[in-house]
Amino acid sequence: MTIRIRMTLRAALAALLLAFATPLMAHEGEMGQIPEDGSTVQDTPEEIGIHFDGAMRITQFDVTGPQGRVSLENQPGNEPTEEYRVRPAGSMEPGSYEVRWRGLARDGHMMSDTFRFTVED
Ligand SMILES: [Cu+2]
Repeated sequence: MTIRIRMTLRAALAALLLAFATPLMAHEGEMGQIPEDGSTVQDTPEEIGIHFDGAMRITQFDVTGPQGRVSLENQPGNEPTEEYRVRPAGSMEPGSYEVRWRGLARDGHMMSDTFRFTVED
């Protein structure tokens, strides 16, 4: 009896996971961040960016920190890309930074997310 319940529960969980996973597969997803979300870097990162498992047309990419908006170099246009990378224009003060981006997936869905990293003292 116990085993049967456990198996049913497992099947229900698998179905639930699948239900959540399906909409994500419909459009491009986030594969990773540079620097990685939640990470701490020792100095100004050379690059800040994000990569996707398919082409994404980035429409907004803002980095804010203790000094407000971070100015960025080589900010790409909004051509669809799997790798969106920018360089901070100057050195970044120690502290916590947030990257906020928006993008348009190939299926027409607007996507947005944020990630954070810390520049160490
Ligand atoms: Cu979609």
